[in-house]
Formats: sequence, C-alpha cells, structure tokens
Amino acid sequence: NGKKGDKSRGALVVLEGLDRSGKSSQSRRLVSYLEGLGISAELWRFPDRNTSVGQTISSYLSNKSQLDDHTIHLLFSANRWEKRSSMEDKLKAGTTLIVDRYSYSGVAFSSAKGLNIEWCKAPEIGLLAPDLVFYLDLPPEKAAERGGYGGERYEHLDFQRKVAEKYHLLRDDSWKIIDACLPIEDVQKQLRDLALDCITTCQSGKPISQ
Ligand code: DGP
Ligand code: NA
Ligand code: NA
Repeated sequence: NGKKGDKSRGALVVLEGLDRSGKSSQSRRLVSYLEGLGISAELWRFPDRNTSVGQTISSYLSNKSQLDDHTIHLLFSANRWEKRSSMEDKLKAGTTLIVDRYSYSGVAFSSAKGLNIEWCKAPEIGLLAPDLVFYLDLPPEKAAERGGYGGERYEHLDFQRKVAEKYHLLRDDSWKIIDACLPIEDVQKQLRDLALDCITTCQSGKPISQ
C-alpha cells in the first residue's frame, strides 16, 4: 500500500483453459522466466493433490471413487480455501504466484455438469481475487487432437465442449484471452509481457482483493 517500509506485494496470476490447452507447461515456463529476471515467483496449481482433501479429489478424478456432484464441488473449493492464507502470506511477502487453475475451473467444470452456476460460485466468495487471468483459448476439438487426455473423469470431448461454454460466461475484466492455437513461443511471449505489466502494477500499490 505504499507505506514506508512496506514490502511491495506479489501478483496473483491465474491460468485457465480446457484440459490440454497448455496451461501447465506455459505456467512452468513463465515462472522460470520471472525467476531468471530476479523476480520472486512460485508455481502453484489447483487441485493441489498433496493435501488430504486433494487426495480425495485425485481419487475421484481417476474414477477410483464416486462422489455426489455437489460434494466434489465443495471439496475442490475447500482445497482452494485451505491454501488461502498461505497464498496471502506469499503475496504480502512479495512473491508472485502463477497458479495453474483456480475458481473459474471450479465454476466451469461443475456448472458444465448441470449444477446451478450461482450455487457453484458461492463457495468461492472470499478467496483472493486474481490480478490477472490468462484464458488459453483452444477449441475443444483442437485440444482433443493434441492427444494425451489422460483418461481422467472430465477428459472427454463432449464434456470439454460444455466446459468451454461455461468458461465463456465467466469472462471478466481480469481476463486476457490468449489464442492457444499459436506456437508455444508466441503464447509464452504474450504471457510474459502481460505478467510483467501486472507485477509492476501490484508492486506500485494495487491492493489485494477478494
Ligand atoms: P488438472 O490437474 O489441471 O488436470 O485438473 C484436473 C481436472 O479437474 C481437470 O479436468 C479440471 C478439473 N478441475 C480443476 N479444478 C476443478 C474444480 O474446482 N472443480 C471441478 N469440478 N473440476 C475441476
Ligand atoms: Na487433466
Ligand atoms: Na493442467
């Protein structure tokens, strides 16, 4: 907040998109790039499968267990809530977080199953608001052509089409739509430039919001 002695904060940057849209590799590369510039940055991802909630989610995604749609929705949200305070601590300490999936995945994937979209948004209220969201925009058919759907629960073309429609409804001012059909290097270049601008804005005193 610009007070004397305050350390400038890090930025909360989120990558969203369909399965196979390139989020994971783009976010890894973005973190390496920022670190190379001497900027404190960490790669985070949701679901975080390391916690006990995350292990329940992982078992559900790999079809080893069944859960009611509402129940799993709340567990995905709980998995973000259990990380909220450490995210805030990191940001306040000046570390930029590059986050592979966040609340938008939560709402898009669950509402694509037919759950009420407002109901889906409710448990996300009060989580930290991203400063910047990259949506890696790839037609579902193109994503499917990339292959490597790992056989997890949601990795089917029909379902991914529905998820794409829901994502479309969620766009807001924090979003930058990135054409993920472009070569990897071109996508990465856009992410780098936009992330650096965002980091500068956050350093110069933009408050963390919810
Ligand atoms: P990933 O580890 O990024 O491949 O994500 C695993 C799968 O879970 C992927 O198909 C997207 C989906 N997913 C991610 N976050 C959420 C969420 O909050 N809610 C629901 N229902 N699905 C999610
Ligand atoms: Na996946
Ligand atoms: Na991913």
